[in-house]
Amino acid sequence: MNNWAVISTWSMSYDGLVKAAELLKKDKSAGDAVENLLRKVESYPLYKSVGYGGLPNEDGVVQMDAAFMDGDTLAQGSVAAIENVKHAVSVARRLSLNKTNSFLVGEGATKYAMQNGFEMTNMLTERAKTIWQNKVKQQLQSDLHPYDGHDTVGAITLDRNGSLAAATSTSGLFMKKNGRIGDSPLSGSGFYADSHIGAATATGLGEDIMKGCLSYEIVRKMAEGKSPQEACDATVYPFCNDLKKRYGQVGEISLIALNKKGEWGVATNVEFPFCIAAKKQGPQILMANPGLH
Ligand code: SD4
Repeated sequence: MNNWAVISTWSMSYDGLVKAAELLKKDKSAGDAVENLLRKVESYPLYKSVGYGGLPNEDGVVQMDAAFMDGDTLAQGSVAAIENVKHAVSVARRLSLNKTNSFLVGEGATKYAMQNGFEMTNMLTERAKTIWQNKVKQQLQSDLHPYDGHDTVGAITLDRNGSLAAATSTSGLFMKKNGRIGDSPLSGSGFYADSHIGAATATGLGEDIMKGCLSYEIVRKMAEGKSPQEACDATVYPFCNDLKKRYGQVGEISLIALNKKGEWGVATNVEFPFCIAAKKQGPQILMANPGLH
């Protein structure tokens, strides 16, 4: 039997990771495990950046981005700026089964979820609404720091059959423009998975992550023979340095990676807690720091 493993972003994903580990232990598929992990995070109302309770855009509307990728078939599904859907990741997974129409945005994505029986609910909690109202009152929109309330849950699972899956889910940047879409639903930027090689997912400032297609870049480096840690280091740090030179600044960027052997890697330019569990490693939250891990 192959190794199984799961890695996920931020400590908010810990409970979901424990659940995913249980499923993988019981021979469930990488796809089922990763979807379950994300659904758990999406359900928790106190996480301000994912799913129910996520902070809204500048119009006070919660718009979510999510993606799912099956590393065996390379099938992928995404939704962006979707509203009133309890589990955006499940819609993304369902779309990944489509030959066409696998990436839906805005009204079209919401309509698809409604018509296909996904649970619909008002995602704006009273708490998130109050935070938004206070922010509007302070009239801080113009100099709002883009890191004020955002974190994506991204996760990668490897099952005992050697299949990899990756998924992401986020409400994106607090006070973002209506219709703004980040890296999380974008193949190659926010996520990528190939069961023959490995997978990666990203969290941080989407506008900057997209400039480097960082998830795909990490998977390509693993394909060249690098370990997940070497691939993360060789991708994230040169990119951040280069972007700083060319663009003058670089936002928060953190990437996680897992290869087909169950080895993992992480690289970040901020303090970044992430979660890991594997056949020989109990579930735990680890802290990554900027620089070489
Ligand atoms: C975005 N990458 O929408 C997401 C937000 C995030 O940590 O991951 N923040 O740009």
